[in-house]
Amino acid sequence: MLDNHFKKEEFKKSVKENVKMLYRKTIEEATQEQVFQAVSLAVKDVIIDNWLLTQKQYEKDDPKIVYYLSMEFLMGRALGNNLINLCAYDEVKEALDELGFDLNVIEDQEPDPALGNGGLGRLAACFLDSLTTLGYCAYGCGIRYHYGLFKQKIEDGYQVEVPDNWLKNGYPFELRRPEYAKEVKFGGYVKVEYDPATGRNHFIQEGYQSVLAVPYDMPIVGYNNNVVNTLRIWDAEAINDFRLDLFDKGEYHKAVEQENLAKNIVEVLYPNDNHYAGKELRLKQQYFFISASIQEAIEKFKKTHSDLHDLPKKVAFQLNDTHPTMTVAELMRILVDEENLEWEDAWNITTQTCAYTNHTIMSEALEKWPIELFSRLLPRIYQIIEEINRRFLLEIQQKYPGNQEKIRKMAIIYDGQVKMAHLAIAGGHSVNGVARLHTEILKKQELKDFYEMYPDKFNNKTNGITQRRFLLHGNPLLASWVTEHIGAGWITDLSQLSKLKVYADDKKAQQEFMNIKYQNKVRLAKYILEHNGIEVNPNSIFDVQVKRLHEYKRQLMNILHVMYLYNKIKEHPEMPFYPRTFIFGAKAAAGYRRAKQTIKLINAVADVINNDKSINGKIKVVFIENYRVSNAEMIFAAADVSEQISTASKEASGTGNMKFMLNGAPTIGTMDGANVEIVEEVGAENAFIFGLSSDEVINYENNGGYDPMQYFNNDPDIRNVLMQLINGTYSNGDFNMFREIYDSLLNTNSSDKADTYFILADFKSYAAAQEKVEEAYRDEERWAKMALLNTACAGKFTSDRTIQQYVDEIWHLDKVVIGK
Ligand code: GPW
Repeated sequence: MLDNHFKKEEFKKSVKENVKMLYRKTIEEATQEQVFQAVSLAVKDVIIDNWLLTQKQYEKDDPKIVYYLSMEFLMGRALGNNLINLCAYDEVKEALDELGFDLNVIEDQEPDPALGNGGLGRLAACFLDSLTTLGYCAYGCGIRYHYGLFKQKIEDGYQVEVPDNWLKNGYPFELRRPEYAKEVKFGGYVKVEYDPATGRNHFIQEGYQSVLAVPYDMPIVGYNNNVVNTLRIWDAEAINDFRLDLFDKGEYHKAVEQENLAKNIVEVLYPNDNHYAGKELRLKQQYFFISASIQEAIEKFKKTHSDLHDLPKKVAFQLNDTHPTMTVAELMRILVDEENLEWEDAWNITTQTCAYTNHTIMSEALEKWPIELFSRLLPRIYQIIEEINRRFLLEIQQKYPGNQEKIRKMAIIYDGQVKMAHLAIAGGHSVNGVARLHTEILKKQELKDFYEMYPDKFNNKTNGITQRRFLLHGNPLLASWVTEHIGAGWITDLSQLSKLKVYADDKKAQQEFMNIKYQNKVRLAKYILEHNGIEVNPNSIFDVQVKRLHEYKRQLMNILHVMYLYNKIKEHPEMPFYPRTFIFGAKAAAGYRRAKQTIKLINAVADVINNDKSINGKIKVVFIENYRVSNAEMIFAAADVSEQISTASKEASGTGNMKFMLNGAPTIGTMDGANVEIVEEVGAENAFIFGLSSDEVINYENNGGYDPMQYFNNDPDIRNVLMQLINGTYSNGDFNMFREIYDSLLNTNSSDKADTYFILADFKSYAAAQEKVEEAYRDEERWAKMALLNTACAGKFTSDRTIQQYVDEIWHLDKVVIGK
């Protein structure tokens, strides 16, 4: 049925018609941006037919629904991805050619909807793609931030944040659905009324402010299956713009306050990754989208079901980290206060419906809200959490009589704070980590007490990525090559990549594989020249670290190693050295000083090294500005080496590591997160592993005994590099510019711990692993084989596999087929 819509001539006609209707222009007069809008509307038209069909099928089959609740959905551009999943990419490219436009240029007109920070938000986006491609009924629920993650500019080597006004020209793939608007209440107080008829107390929130949550729907297109699911993001509007009733009573002030509340609440995405800032507005955002989403889910359920006890059979709520944990209390509120269920019944329903995914063990990411703030903003929700806590403490006491220690460590409310992770664990039936090692650390360390109490709740779901975006769309040359060799089955069954293993020693296949890598490097080199003005050599090794900037991810160790290599080349100009291009891309949270200093250091080192003619271009350093989903696709395709060098135990999983692997880039990394499973799949001989193990790191953390100064004193290479941070080598003689970084490693004059992320401990083994990389790369056959095997062994890391495991072990969804 799709083919009709993409009859080329009809499609061209529809694009021209849209240009006329939208802009009163002929296609010849239209700008590229206007053509993007017109093409997107033509594509949306096709999608909407399938969206309606899918809806009809869901009404007929009544499948169980998963609501994936997430503060972040890092979707990336939709146009190209939708065309890929509609299997219409080539036809549309041809149609546009004939109209005199280049699809790539048209795609570049689309803003990246950046409603997420990094891995957590991108994972949510990959999950929606997989859920839909596998034919499961799913809603993504989130927030329609008016400003997504800031755009990054580099000025004088420093990061500058620029607002991301992604809705400026109107976003063609969204649909406003005012008929599903919901009221969300904040503040006020709770009135208790005794009802003699039922013998129950009723809890009524009064004196509150409210906002109207208005949903915008975005279609999620499944691959070649006509299924279209929905990402529902909530916008806030004042409940009535002009409250004459309040005005008359002299409550004009309150009407204005409600309007401001609505304006502020969805204004901007908090730019923190793996870090909790404890801001009141953030708590409002959380309750805002959760209340609206849960109200909607219950309303929808009630349209076709009469007994709320059946909710767990038909609905699953998955909490993407603790940010949506309000779900537990909001669902209890609706069941108890509005639906008049008994507490015990409501609790059984809630715990059977909710499930929680943990994405980090970093303590600074743990959400703990002061009870003063919480109870003021959400008085009824707070009461409900108090009652949940009271009963939970009784359960702990029953299991561990007299054990105050357990209460102290496990209580949901303690020390004047509401601990969201504890609420999420108590309020659900499943707690999962995102890679095997991470889940083991949760069980043995961070959540040990909870694991002891509820061993059956704990399970692992190793992350995955969608091959539709990160190979089929992002790397068309390699995608075609793979299809020529093993057929197109990999697009929906990535395990089939293992059929490529027979080509690992095939000279011709190796050459073709490396030739494609070369062409992708030329494409990236062109981008770098256009955006950075730096010329890079596509014959050099492209060594890439792209991810959010965070101390635990150790971009600092990478750049210190570059400084070390540069010193070696200067000292021994004659020594053999294979040319390397070190590529970085990273945004730092706006308030994260140390991270911003590291960006400045990378750019300062780049400045010196790139302009030193004496080293004959052996090293180039490139910091790619504004790393985001759209340029990521190009970067993964062009990478030779994947830098995954977090301090062991700190990176819960990583997902960039999988994108590099899929595109044929071997990993240099620590035994952390999903790296462990990557090495297991590809074999240790096809990766470059170094550094402390997670057990060693955890042992130092628990028992002390790490002294970075020893490395400084005993290793002249390390000492030289560190001294260059404070002797002006990379700062035009300014001794202070990188002093804080130096101090962070050695703690010469502060009481902070030094080198918290074990950079000096791992430095030399990192350098040795990098030498092994060079040695392997020099052997063309060996490298080609390694690169090819990385692609061939990447099958496990599809988000299709991850989602199937969530379905089998947590959600138990029914598959739906459209157009039977
Ligand atoms: F702190 N992750 C992220 F756990 O991107 F909430 N942002 C976050 O705020 C958090 C986690 C949070 C990442 C992890 O750092 C990464 O290791 C993991 O692959 C990714 O979430 C998806 O699970």
